[in-house]
Amino acid sequence: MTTKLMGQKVQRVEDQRFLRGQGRYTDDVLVTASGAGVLHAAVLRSPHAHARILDIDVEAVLDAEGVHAVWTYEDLQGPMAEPLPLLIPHPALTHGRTQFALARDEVNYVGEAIAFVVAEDRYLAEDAVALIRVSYETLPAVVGVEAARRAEHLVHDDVPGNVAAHLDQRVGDAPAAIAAAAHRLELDLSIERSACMPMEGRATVARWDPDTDRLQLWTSTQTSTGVRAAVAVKMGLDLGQVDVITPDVGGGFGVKINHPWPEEVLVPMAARVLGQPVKFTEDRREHFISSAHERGQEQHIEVGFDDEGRVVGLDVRFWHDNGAYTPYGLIVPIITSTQLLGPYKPGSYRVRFDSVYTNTVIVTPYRGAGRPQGCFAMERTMDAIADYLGKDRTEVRAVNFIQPEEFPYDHQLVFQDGRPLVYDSGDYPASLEKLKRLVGWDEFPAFQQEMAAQGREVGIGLACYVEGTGVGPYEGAHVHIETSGKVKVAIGLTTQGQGHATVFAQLVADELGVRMEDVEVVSGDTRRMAYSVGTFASRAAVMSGSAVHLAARRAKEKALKVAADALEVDESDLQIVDGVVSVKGAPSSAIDLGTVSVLSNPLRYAFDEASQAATQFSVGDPGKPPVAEDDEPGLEGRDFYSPDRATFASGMHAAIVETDPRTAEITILKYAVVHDCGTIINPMIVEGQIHGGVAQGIGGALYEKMAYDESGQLLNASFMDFLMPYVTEIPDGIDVDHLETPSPLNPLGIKGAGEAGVIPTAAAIASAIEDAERHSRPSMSIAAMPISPSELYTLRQEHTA
Ligand code: MCN
Repeated sequence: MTTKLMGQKVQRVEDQRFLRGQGRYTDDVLVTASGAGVLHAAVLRSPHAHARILDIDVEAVLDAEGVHAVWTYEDLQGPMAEPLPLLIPHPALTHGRTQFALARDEVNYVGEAIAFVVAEDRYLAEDAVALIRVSYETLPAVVGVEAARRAEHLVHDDVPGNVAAHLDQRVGDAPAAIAAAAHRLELDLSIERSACMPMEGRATVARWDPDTDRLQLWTSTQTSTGVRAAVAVKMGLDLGQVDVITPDVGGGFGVKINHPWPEEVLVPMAARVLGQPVKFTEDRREHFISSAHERGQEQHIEVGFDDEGRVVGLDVRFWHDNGAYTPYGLIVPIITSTQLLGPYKPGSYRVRFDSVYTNTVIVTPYRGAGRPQGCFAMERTMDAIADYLGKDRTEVRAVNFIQPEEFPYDHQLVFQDGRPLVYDSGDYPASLEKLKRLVGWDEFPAFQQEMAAQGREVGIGLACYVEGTGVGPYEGAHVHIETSGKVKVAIGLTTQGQGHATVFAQLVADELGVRMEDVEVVSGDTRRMAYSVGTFASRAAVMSGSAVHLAARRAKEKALKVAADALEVDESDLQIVDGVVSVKGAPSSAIDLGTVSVLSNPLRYAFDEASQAATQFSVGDPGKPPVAEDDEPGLEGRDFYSPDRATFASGMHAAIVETDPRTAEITILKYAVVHDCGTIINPMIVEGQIHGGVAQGIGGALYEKMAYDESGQLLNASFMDFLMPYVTEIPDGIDVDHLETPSPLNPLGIKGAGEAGVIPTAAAIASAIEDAERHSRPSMSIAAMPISPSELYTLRQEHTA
């Protein structure tokens, strides 16, 4: 087989296992038939959003059935008693705060961990938690951006105004440009808090080996190396004493980037102290109240533009709700502040944000990570301009596009990775033309009229975005050709459902010339690849993909050297097809890769010239190294990839919606996506990623919101009350078309795809709802997400004369 697999819709190799129920998740690790041997942890969590802890009485727990340990902050020592790490510091984060693994003297959100109990089973652990008595002095809770800004009460006494950070970036003089512009508009937009909601929640299992002084930790994470470093620091261990293994992960979507969670350090500590394996698996309520949320932002936009709709100045001010602590620094608002520019080039730009504390659970980047908010700001602005000028919404976007010949395009801003915000490639006008065709933009007005004649309200909307993907600093890969000819690939980052085992096998099969079924990919196991950053920012395809490609090339170069020696030909005369190295034009002169692997081992096998196969095992010829002088033995390749800067994927979405004139029910009739992630490894997987992202985006547009009351209680902390789209709410056909503008920054021309689907969805749907409603209520605009039927109904009342 010589067909290249890159670009092919190859079936996902992992799916058979998952569909047969053979997935192995963290909670499945160390499970014995009797359930014996593993202890279980449960956590006492704060019932108050803000309170001083006056006293914790664990007396009743000490004698409780099956209890092995109960710990509060008082029991933590050394680094364990220090706050958890602040993962991404930033000079603007003047008042960064992180929580303790167990609250010391104050709790700042409902769900914050206060005490940790280990017992024979989870039931006994939960029963014991219920016996702990805590005296609190409740304090006023700060809930929502408005309350944080009013600063009548402070989340942290030593953080004035509740402001964790203020950041200001500017290019040119936006206020002056706006003042001098032919036209000006102002918008106020608000985005609710939401959350990732993977099917598998957080889970951690640890085993301490006292004989070797080593810790084995299985955890459901997006970064096994990050957890390893954090746990080693907290437990005072060398990195080499900690192995972190990531079994199958049932979704992450960002929430599993945070490291370590309190439970991720408490569980290994318990395993070491108690001398028995310990496990913690959160339940859904715990996931709601004590993992992480995102999205919550209030935004104010001022824009100046000319008669064509060309933006001459854009001034954005927003407030980001970072919850009670800032373990992930400013990453979300920084992404909003740079990525809201999308495919456009405003003449001048100013963006200012405050990241504010509230008495709510922490924020970690949720798929899209600040971009859906930025896209909502920019695309609502584009719609407002079009509306004001009475122009088609696609025309206004087109006059603002960066043109293909302007790449690389330097925005003269600083990107989230601290490097200049420079777009590498793209073709936005071509994307827009594709999208218009795909959704039937030009034909829509006739359809709208036809529907109006039947008393039905339909609308069309669109939104464009750009996504910086594949940020550094590096990822690595190790490719090992076994003596059987099978290829084992190890990547450092973890996988949560993105199909990495398939795509990286495709790349290796192509580069090495082996069958894909002979390639096995292992991810997120620090025993196999100890250096890695993790899975986030849509970086695996760019980063690990490039590393895998380079490592496979190294293994191939070595294989050709060894085979050339064995076959007594020049390397340049050789080819590898289906795992066999042969002389070009003389296929009978060949040797399989398994044998090449044998020959590259100093413990030589006897090699039978006639059958071209390894026979007897023996110690090799001491006078002759198994491979070339300058090479190491073994048929392996290892390489790391580190990019100069991020590569910018882009795309455009269009939605056609129907709004019920009586009930305000919103139905998506059609959804179209044009997407450019550079060279595509596997279009089926990319389309799956986009479909999943759009589904999540529909949730953000219409349903998902964390409903806190004024005292900081989360009112909808279960799937009974938190609305997510089911398959019934997702339109049957999400039409996807690709445009491939390869990235010049990496060897395969790849850009990321994993978050794209979610970024412009709310903006596109808001645009479509507005269009559907506009004919009967011209002054109505959608300025908040999500928008539910009841909110639409209320808006209608406000805009009905
Ligand atoms: N791909 C491709 N060709 C390209 C780009 C990507 O074939 N040009 C493939 C990749 O090889 C990979 C998939 O598409 O199999 C996504 O690639 P990439 O954009 O590199 O994203 P990552 O693999 O780094 O995944 C992270 C991204 C993020 S940040 C979140 S959040 C997210 C997401 O992916 N969480 C997910 N998709 C998810 N999908 C599932 N099922 N579960 C999650 O938790």
